[in-house]
Amino acid sequence: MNQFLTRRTFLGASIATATTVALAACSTPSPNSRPSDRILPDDPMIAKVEARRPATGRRSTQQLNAGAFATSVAGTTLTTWGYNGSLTGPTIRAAVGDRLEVAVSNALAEATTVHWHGLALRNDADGVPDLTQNAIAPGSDFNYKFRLNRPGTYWYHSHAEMQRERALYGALIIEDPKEPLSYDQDWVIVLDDWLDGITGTPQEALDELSMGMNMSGMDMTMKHMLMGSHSSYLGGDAGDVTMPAHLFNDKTTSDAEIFASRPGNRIRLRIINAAGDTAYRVGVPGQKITLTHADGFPVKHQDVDAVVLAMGERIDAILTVATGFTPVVALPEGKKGVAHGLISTGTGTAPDTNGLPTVLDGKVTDGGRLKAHESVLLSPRSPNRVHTMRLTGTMAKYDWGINGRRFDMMTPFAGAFEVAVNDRIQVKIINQTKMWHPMHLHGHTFQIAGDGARKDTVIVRPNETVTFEFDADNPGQWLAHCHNAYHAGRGMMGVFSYVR
Ligand SMILES: [Cu+2]
Repeated sequence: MNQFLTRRTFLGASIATATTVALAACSTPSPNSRPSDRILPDDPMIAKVEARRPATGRRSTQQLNAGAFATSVAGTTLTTWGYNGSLTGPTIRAAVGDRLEVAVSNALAEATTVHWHGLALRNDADGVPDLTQNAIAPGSDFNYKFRLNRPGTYWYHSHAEMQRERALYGALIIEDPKEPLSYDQDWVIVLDDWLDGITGTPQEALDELSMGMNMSGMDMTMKHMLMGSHSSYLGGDAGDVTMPAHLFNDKTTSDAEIFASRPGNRIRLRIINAAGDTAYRVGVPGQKITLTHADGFPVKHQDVDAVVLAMGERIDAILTVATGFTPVVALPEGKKGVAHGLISTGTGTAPDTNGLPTVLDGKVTDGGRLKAHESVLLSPRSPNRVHTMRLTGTMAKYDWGINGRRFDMMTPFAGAFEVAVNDRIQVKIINQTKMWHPMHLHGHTFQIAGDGARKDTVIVRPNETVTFEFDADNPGQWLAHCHNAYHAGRGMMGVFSYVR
């Protein structure tokens, strides 16, 4: 536990660094924070809840070195930031009840953290800079240690600045020793949109978007702002940022990954959308896939032609392998381009990439429209606390926020959504903007109203209201935010704050 991350550090306006913490301890408490009431990451209750999680007694270890490295994306040689010198970081596989121990070394020029997306884990390992830990300074190390609570398809990524928009992410697969699903192989598929080192950096793109459309009347070229992308599935504009490349396990279509299999094998596709500004529509032309899990939790199975994944979402699906080459296609929703991977049974010839479909239609759904498997339904109970999150902001001002407020880490609890241990919380997300937003809650897996899927990230379309519920069983301070990296970067974030 970081010595600076104590109740005291939450007293003042600034908790960013050790230096400011020292100052903060002398400053006047903000009227918005009531530190004595909040259950902070160093609270003894966090360890008590951790001790109740399943425990196999096994440790699973991983080293992650965050640093700059040279690589090639879509034929361009570039330098980006990633873990262990590669695009997608190592896939971490462990089992429910294992204690995951990840040693992070920061060789970047800026501070970093690692967030374990989708996990109901101990709050002090959640990896949100200044909220659950002090960010890991350049040249420093940090050890994340926590028990794995549930099986499923998860991922990890940096939660500092725009770092996730480079290559600071990887897959985290938690195996179920009593896995009820039968399959022969599993294939982890990580999708990402990419601009870093091709058209600029993610920060430059955010800076350009942050100027809003006020600049459009001036004689200035907008390099990154995407105009006119449209998805009727997402209810309007599909995205904000021009992405020169789309990656399927780090590869573009000219160099697609080939997954070796056998005719008749059942492959569990574990699809993860790691993108910053792009939803993907994933399907296998001419074949149905059976959706089995959304965000790691089982759903009532559905056979579909394609599934849409927002940024941050995961979908597991079963595909029965045909003889020859089978393309698994990921179309950037409402944007130009295609990414794909190939399943090969060792015969036939790979399809011409020019022949890949530009449209996937038929029966199409997304995780937010699936129903929970009965084994993971929340127990029937009326909510005793209701929170409303209005999503606010415009493309013109690029002032994305929640309830009209752009999140400011200097006052993390301003506008916080307070919850108490053992509450049943209902959250109504009302999208008052003209953009769709994939809203993500840390540390919990909510249930969409009406026996919907258990999820941690859900698509909220323009003018739509999405209602979900969750049990407040994981004390601490938990971020909730849009998983569009550019919207989050501008402040569409808030805190679900456990209070006594
Ligand atoms: Cu958003």
